[in-house]
Amino acid sequence: MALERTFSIVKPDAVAKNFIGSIYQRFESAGLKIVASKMVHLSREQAEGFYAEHSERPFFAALVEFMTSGPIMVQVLEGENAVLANREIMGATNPADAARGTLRADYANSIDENAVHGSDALASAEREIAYFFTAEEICPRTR
Ligand code: RTP
Ligand code: MG
Repeated sequence: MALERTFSIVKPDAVAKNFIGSIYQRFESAGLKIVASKMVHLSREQAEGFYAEHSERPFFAALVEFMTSGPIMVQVLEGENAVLANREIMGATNPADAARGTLRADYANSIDENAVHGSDALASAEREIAYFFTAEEICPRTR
């Protein structure tokens, strides 16, 4: 087992539906600690930069439009195998395929508006954390 940090977003649809607390509860119940958190409303440039790896995909314009449609919560989660643990808590990208009890099964309506983001690997977690947080904004948890 390895102590990891992963990057997470509560997307605009879930913020609009007042699911921030419910989603944070799932992270905490699973043993993931929130070590940084803030609300932001992404600019187009910020959203395009964050999702640059998808810039050639047909859904890119809609994804950027959606991610700039309202405020989001961005957070850093820390815990044993946090990257994979958070992907399991989130469930499949398409809520229709998401396992019962996962965030996307419970809080997402569609593949486009799917409630949460979570880093897909340790390297992307490091890059995504640095995209949103300075070192000073991350608070190591000693207990
Ligand atoms: P995320 O990055 O948001 O955690 O989601 P993911 O890894 O499960 O999915 P990814 O392939 O990275 O896609 C990023 C986001 O783009 C939207 N998407 N739409 N219409 C489509 O076919 C489609 N495919 C992906 C989703 O909002 C997805 O979360
Ligand atoms: Mg992804």
